[in-house]
Amino acid sequence: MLTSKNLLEFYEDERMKIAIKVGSKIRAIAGNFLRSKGFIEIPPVIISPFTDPLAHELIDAKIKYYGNEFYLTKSMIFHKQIALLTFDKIFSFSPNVRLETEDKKNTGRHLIEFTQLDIEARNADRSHVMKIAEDMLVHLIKEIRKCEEADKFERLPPIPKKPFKKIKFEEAYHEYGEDYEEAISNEIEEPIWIVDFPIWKREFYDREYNGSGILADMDLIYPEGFGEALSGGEREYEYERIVERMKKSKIDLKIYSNYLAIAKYLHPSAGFGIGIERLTRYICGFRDIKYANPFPKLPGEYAYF
Ligand code: ASN
Repeated sequence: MLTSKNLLEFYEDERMKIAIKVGSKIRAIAGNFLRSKGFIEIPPVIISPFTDPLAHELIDAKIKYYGNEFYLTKSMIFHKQIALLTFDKIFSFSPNVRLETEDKKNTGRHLIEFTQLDIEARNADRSHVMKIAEDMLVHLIKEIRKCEEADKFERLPPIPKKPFKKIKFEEAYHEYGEDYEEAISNEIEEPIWIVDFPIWKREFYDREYNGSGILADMDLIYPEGFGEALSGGEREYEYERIVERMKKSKIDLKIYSNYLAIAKYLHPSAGFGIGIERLTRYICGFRDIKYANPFPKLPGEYAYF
């Protein structure tokens, strides 16, 4: 925990300085990469009447305003879909607030406030956005390896070979059990995709292959034990299917009434979100994510700032 006693130590730590400079470069390089592919940057959503329900235990973050409540954004998933009413391809550097439970405190990869580079493309399928993610990551790593901070990294991040390998969730779960993500991440030397998650594992917005209980979605896992890099997939965009999936997930439809009103007009799309602090941590090879944010907020702690 950062306190008034160890604060200065943190601010004088070389690793924080390096990680923040690298984070700044990552934002510039990734943003320009996406712009060069025709993506439009949209402003982030901080508060909204609805946000991503997320499929794991979390404390809700809400604020009251004139008798109503806003959720703090957990992810911009629905706003990405809505923005595609106007644009073909969008991205945002989206601040997410996820009040994780305190058991996640020492993972080295959870912050309760972080930034996700969230992208979405109209009429795209999963393979299309997986290719964008691979191209962007390889380009980023190549560029960052050349920067002046690189000789202060724990190690130079290797340039991954495209296309990245894929493994189905079912196989991963069967072979490694509940902690498949960590086990795989510890074992691999190249990033790897986990695809086709079952419905019970994910949120209602990832698209189900016709009634199969399996989703057209994916996670990317970093090597060297750095864990999950990104999540994404194809989306449910047809009103009836969205309502059906929400009901199956026992979601309160009332909270999503504004989204559902727009859901009648959504386009097919696919996209993903990649955590900027985790990416910075992986590229620098620093195990502790706190260096990637000058005001780190860890699960289960009341932050200093
Ligand atoms: N941003 C992710 C996506 O696009 C969703 C998430 O962060 N939960 O699928």
